[in-house]
This record gives sequence, C-alpha cells and structure tokens, in this order.
Amino acid sequence: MTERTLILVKPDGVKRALSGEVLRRIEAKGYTLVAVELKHATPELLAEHYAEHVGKPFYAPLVDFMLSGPVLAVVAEGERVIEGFRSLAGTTDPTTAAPGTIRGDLARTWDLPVIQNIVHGSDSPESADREIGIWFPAL
Ligand code: RTP
Ligand code: MG
Repeated sequence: MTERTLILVKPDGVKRALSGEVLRRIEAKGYTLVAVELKHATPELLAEHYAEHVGKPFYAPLVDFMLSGPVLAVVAEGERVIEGFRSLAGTTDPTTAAPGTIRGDLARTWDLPVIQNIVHGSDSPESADREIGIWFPAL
C-alpha cells in the first residue's frame, strides 16, 4: 500500500553535511520526495513530535540536541515506506545499527547526553499522519 512517512535529518546530520546522502538513499530506494524543507524546531513543536518521550530522562537533552541547529524535514511516499525507511535508518543505537543502514554506516556513539543518530523516521501509520501534520500542516 502506498503511504507517506515523516523523516527528519537531525541537527547532527545537517551539520555533518549528510542531508544529501540521506535524500540520495531515500530516492535510490525508489521512494518519492513529496516535501523537503530546512526548518528550525521549537520546544513546543518538539513536545508534540516527541509526546511519547516527554518526562523520560533523556527528554531534556533530546530537546537541547534537536534545537542545536536546523533539521531537514522530509515527507517521502512509497510502498510500505514507513517500515522501509526505518529499515534504511537502522536501529536507534548507531554502534549496533547494521552496516548498510544510515545509522550503521554514518553514526557512532559519542560521549554525549543523548544518542545522536542522524535521522528520525515515523514508526507507524498513526505516527506518520500525526508527525506530517506537525511539520507540514499544509499537506
Ligand atoms: P526516532 O524516533 O528519532 O526515529 O528514533 P527511534 O524511534 O529509533 O528512537 P526513540 O526510542 O523514538 O527515541 C527517539 C530519539 O531519542 C534519542 N534517544 N536517546 N537513552 C538515550 O540516550 C536515548 N534514547 C532515545 C535518540 O535520538 C532517538 O532517536
Ligand atoms: Mg521514535
């Protein structure tokens, strides 16, 4: 089934000039770019985006990290793209993310207050609908 997902190149990825590499992998897999925009998050927007994590020990450092620079917000479309992009991204911890994935190839664990892992991808159709509404209200 054709669906849409919300992808973010997080501030670490933008700073390291990996936005193009992430877009290249999305397109090379055969997904279609529907929207791409460099944006600055706000605490309010992140509280919505990361609602499931509000109150967790890593929430405050996660917000600081996500406010540390611009993010590239992307909507991509394709057959099972939600699951497919999570697979392209690799698991949360970049040290153990499989080689061949974005996180496995391009990120490593740093001695930092929160994991920095280059990308975000929606984890379900409900999350995708909600997150696309947050980042691209006009879509
Ligand atoms: P994402 O939402 O960014 O696509 O990542 P995910 O599903 O793989 O991971 P999730 O559990 O949703 O966590 C969101 C982001 O919070 C940071 N995090 N740090 N223990 C920690 O230091 C920790 N746990 C989570 C990561 O940046 C993770 O991607
Ligand atoms: Mg998540």
